[in-house]
Amino acid sequence: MFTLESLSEKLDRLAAFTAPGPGVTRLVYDDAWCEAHLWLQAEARALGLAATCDAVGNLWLHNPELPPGARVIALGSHLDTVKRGGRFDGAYGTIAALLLAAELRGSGFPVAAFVTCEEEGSRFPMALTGVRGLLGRLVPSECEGARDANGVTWGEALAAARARGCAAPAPAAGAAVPRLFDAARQLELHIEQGPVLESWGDKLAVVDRIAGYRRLRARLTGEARHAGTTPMERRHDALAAAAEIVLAAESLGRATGAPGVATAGFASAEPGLYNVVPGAATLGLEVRHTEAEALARMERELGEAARAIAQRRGVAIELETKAGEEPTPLSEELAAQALALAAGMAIPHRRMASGAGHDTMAFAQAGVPALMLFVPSRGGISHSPDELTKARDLWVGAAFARELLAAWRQELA
Ligand code: HGY
Ligand code: MN
Ligand code: MN
Repeated sequence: MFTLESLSEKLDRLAAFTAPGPGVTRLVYDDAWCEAHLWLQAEARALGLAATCDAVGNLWLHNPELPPGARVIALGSHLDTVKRGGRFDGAYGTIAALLLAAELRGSGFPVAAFVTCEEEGSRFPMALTGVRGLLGRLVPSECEGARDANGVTWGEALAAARARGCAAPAPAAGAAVPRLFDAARQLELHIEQGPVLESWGDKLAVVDRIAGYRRLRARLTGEARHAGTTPMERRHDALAAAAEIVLAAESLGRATGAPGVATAGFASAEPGLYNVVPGAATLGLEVRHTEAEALARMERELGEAARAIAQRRGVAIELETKAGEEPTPLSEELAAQALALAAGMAIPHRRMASGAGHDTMAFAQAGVPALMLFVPSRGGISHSPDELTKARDLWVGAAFARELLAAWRQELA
């Protein structure tokens, strides 16, 4: 049986696989990611599991007797992190799945742990590529040309990871990643990454829906001019226009109210000198909501506000939606069952939506009965080196997942 100690110890080990700097930085196919991937493979084998890679570097950690294509209970999360992220986002669900799959290996109940190669979109301009591969819905040859901030292509980075034993051979050009197993049900354990559980004193959340999002890139083109001689009233300052759009996004989020949120994640200006009025600026904008209609309205209103600001300032604007996911309901039946079990176990719990995106949304969108469980995040902090969940809280979530799997096993027997 796996213990609080083994869960904590393996989380500590996984957190050590990071690029230098604050927090944890493990970007898909980079050195830290490959070393973590190889370590997970070795850990799984030491626990009597097979570790099988697919063509984009997803991992299945499973009973070696499970034949390819078997229907499994898929349990897992993602291996990659944001830049300077925390020790638990993705890692918690990954390690809990490894230990639960190992514990159930000889039980006859086909629990298989999955570890998706990429969920965050933190290296290449696309997210959830791992789980789409796992579900046979990703065509690698269509991702080849995507470039990271250093100009490295997705194809080059994947080939390097493959050479280290972290991905299976590529499928034929135009072919989708071959699916290794068929998920009959899916469960993801994850830290909440927000303040709800802690503020209510709850120890577990049963997640019934996951917010959707739209990520927009705004390119503003004004006039680069001498900062000392150009009168204020004659400027078309691209960065000033971008700054006003940032505040418009914040106002939209506040006006929409929870669960709507809006963020400007990054801004850059050119040429980026003290003595030049910025002629160009680039903005990364994101809106999220749990309701499709409200999300579409937020995207529309943000676009309208940005265009009006640009026009008033005599700045050209190109606005492009770079990525998006629809708000996704999870399995009502599995949620009701989990809530009843939590009540029966007298675990302080609540039902809630997730403001964060997760691999689970892709399973649910593919028609797999899917569920998420959250444990509290201290101060609601995540995507930060300060991300923390107490070992005891991590354990409550994993022990509950074990009981939920036992209930599924009885139900499906
Ligand atoms: O951005 C998200 O919601 C997730 O952490 N990828
Ligand atoms: Mn994340
Ligand atoms: Mn995550």
